Amino acid sequence: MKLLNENLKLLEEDHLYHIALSNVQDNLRELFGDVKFVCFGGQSTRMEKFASFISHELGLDASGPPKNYAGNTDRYAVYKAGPVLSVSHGIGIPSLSIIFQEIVKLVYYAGCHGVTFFRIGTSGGLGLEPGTVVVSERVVNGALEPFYKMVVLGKTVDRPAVVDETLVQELIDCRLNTDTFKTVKGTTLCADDFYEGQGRIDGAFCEHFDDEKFQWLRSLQENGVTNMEMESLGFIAMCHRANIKGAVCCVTLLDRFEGDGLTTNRKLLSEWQTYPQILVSRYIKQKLAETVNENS
Ligand code: R2B
Ligand code: URA
Repeated sequence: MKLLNENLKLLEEDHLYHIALSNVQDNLRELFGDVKFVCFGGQSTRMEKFASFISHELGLDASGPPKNYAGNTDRYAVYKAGPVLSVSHGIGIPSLSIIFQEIVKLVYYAGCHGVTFFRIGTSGGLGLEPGTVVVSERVVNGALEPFYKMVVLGKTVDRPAVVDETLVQELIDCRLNTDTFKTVKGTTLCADDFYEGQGRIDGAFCEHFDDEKFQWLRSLQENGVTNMEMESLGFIAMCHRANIKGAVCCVTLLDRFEGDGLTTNRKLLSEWQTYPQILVSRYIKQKLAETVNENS
């Protein structure tokens, strides 16, 4: 990992404040030096379950339940299962951006090499059967631009959201004929809001009606948009900027042509949320097996 911010060299101590870890007070090399994959997702409980799942898949059950290394704060959770970190990022790019940067610094201070990042999340689909997994081959903002715009020192800067096509294809290749769910490539629209920002008419505020919503959804579909969520653009743009291999893989929880509310029962919604985890776990196992073979 290369240091992308020279200012960090001047710090006597870097407090990774939102995960309650420090590069001086904690031995980050010893704790995290073996990390090869970081999987991000919105909710801490889901990421705890993913940590247990991947721990089981990697045959690490004997090491006990994965530990939350950010346990001294409840802003975010950072579970570790062998070479995999399972990290919660909250909702939206501003929340993601904070944890993303602290995790990049953490893997840098830990001396990790060749780390791959994933966002395994949820989304609303456009014309897809709910429970379908979308691997994002393109990510765009609400104006269909592939840029993550942010204001720095009063000026707007565009950070290009360049997708790693090889990683997308490798994830797609992790599909099995026996899967009970579909996995497709698609264009993901990253919105700044769940309600109006995604064209919903059931928020506390709304100045449009159903017919305008459907017109918009149809135009998105014509432009190749398959699903909508709230972090992909920042995630892909930050991976690209950090020179870290990264991909976004989200399950659709509803078809927005059928409605706005999430009416499916919670049990089924939870099951659907394991689908991107299953795909990514196959990728991780495959890559770890390749490394073992190369070294033997
Ligand atoms: C998907 O689900 C969340 C909103 O419910 C948000 O984090 C996202 O991207
Ligand atoms: N997450 C979103 O951002 N939108 C949806 O419709 C579902 C999950």
